[in-house]
Amino acid sequence: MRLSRYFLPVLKETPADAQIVSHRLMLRAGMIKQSSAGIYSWLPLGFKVLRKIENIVHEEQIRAGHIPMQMPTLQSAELWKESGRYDAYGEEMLRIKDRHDRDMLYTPTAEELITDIFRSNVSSYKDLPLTMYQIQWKFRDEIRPRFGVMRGREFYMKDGYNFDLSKEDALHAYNRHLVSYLRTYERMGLQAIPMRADGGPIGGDYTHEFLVLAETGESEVFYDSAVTDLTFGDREIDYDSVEQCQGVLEEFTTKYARTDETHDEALFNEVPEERRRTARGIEVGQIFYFGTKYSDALGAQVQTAEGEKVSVHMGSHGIGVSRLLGAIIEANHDDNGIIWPEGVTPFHAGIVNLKQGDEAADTACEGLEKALVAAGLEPLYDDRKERAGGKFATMDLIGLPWRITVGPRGLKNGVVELTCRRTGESEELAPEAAVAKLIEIYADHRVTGL
Ligand code: P5A
Repeated sequence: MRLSRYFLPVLKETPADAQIVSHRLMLRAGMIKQSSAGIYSWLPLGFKVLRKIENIVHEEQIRAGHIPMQMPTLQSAELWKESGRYDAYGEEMLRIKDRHDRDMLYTPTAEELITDIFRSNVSSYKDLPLTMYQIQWKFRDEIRPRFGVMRGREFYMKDGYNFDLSKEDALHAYNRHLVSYLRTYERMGLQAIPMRADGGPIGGDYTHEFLVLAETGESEVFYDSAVTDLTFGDREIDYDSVEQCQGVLEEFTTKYARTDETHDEALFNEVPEERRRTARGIEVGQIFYFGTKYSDALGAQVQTAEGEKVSVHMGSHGIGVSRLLGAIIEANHDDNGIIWPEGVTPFHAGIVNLKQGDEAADTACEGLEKALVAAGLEPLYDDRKERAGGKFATMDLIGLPWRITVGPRGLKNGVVELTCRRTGESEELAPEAAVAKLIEIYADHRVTGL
């Protein structure tokens, strides 16, 4: 992509009304524009990162054996009246009337809708287990939408739902989700710690929230610092294996880690004092097992092998896809701007032409652009007639992890400069060597974008 043809409305001034760094940087980098309180347009750069995150979520869900689908954003109130949640959900639910005066609502979550799909189509234990998910816009009329995409009213969520014959099977689905979420967040360059939480309006006895530690997080958390040493890494896992999934769950959830809703001071005090931490965190996901709460209410039953009719055991699992942009920026930035992890960066590398119009520099930049595209990478070539300082500032602000700087002086010696955004370190090397290095760096970070 050529920057001269792209739409990147960067702001010079720091927006006065944005309280936290991720919100400020998303506005300054031209990623989002507020359309009304807690509702945003996703400008091209923001949209690109959103899609990258979404695609990682899809890849990891499919790897775990879950089936993608899509449900509507507008629902009839009927099913919610049946489950009893229409009145219970309160003011966070955006209620709408259609022209026939029918009660509709904008989906805040979809347990009822998916359970209705299930009960209409599945009647035998032979069709279980089943886990389906969608990535879809949600609306919650939050009392205090704030911090940009972090607490929006309209937000993008991955929501998945499992249907199982027994509690034991449903707990395997729960564990499987926990494992797949660990992988998902790590691919985005994040450490998200599973913490014992509270079921809230979704319900359920078993529930974990995934928290990214950050001073600006809205949740207060208490944990044993040993949990921050745990990483999932690139280990292979068989998602069908009950033992393997259970093993990972135990590894990641046995040490003390709880949100304030479930915090237990006496238990916390059993953690060695030097390892006790109180901090703040951003909730980027939550998993639930709620048994037969919805299947009982909506009559979602299957026939067992013995011919008996039983309610199915269910759970639901959510990832805050749009919130993740804010969380990733909170965890990856410096004074000059964003520093994208390679897995989610909107463009793989920036190309900065120090002397636009110089034949050698223009030709070298175009050659680099072509070579990177041919290798399946997406460069952003700053081909504007601007000062070098301004070009560097834009690249730093939008946070591409790698920058290739091309100028007539270096080219005389056959070299360009490759700079790492995170460390600030640069090295001079031949253009072909810079391309080869980027191909190598991104070998483990192939996610399709837009
Ligand atoms: C699980 C999926 C549920 O709704 N039902 C279907 C369950 N869970 S949840 O915890 O309430 O939400 C899942 C994740 O969505 C993100 N989230 C938000 N993101 C931005 N703005 C909001 N207002 C907002 N509310 C929830 C969180 O990451 C949460 O973990």
